[in-house]
Amino acid sequence: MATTELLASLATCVERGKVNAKSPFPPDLKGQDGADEITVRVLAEGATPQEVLTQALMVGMNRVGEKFRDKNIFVPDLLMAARAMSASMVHLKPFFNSAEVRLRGTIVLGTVSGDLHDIGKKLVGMILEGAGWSIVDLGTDVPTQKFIDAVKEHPDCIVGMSALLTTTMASMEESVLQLKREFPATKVLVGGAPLTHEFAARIGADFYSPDPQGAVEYLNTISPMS
Ligand code: B1M
Repeated sequence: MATTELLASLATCVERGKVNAKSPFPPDLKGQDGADEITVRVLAEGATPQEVLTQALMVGMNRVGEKFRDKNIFVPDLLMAARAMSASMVHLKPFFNSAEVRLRGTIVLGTVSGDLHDIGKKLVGMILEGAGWSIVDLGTDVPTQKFIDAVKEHPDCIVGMSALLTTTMASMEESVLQLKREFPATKVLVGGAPLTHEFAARIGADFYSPDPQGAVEYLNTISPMS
């Protein structure tokens, strides 16, 4: 199979959540190679890690994000896609610290103080990773100071905050306020079920997205992959 066909198959593996040859999911691809084997093959055929990232993984993950936003697939499908992407990334990770793979930048991600919900935030992180970003996940119940320390450590990062409780929207407001006071140029993206565009604008966040794909599209405007 030619390199371009292998890259296309790899994109399909991510889109369909096909991890490796042993994986029984999805049933119609049973017995076929998955993201794991195809990544090894395409690298051996001479594709660069950058091509694997941009022409296969990001393509597949973008389709996944769109399908999820359009409610054509659901959380379990998203998790399988993320597993397929991770199986491929294992083979790319050795190149990440070299000049061979250019990522778009770093996203510092966290669920705000007092809030323990992390399923949505993790999904956002997985899709953004699939879109070519490096993710620093601070976890849940993240105090403002931890966001600030992370920005000191990653000065060019974009900060993503998640809140699932109406009560912790107040923590988000406080964190955005303090972060913007200290780092006015740092972009802050917020999301989570109880939020609205109006709330995000009022607290001084740069962008609100109700879903991961919206976050990807906003970040594409900040850092297009050339
Ligand atoms: Co909680 N909980 N919970 N809970 N919980 C909700 C959120 C709630 C709506 C349930 C309800 O009453 N119907 C309600 C909140 C009400 C409100 O404030 N409006 C609620 C409550 C009240 C509570 C407790 C207070 C209950 C109690 O103890 N009395 C408590 C609070 C604990 C705390 O945080 N301090 C609590 C606890 C928990 C568990 C720990 C048991 C568990 C969380 C486990 C975990 O995350 N590891 C839990 C769960 C699972 C839920 C529900 C059932 C599901 C949340 C979820 O994971 N959804 C939830 C009810 C519901 O949503 N049906 C509920 C799936 C996930 C994929 O969606 O998180 O919305 P979501 O993320 C989406 C988008 O919002 C967006 O993209 C994601 C993917 O599409 N998004 C972003 C999210 N973050 C983003 C960031 C972005 C961009 C997009 O950019 C940075």
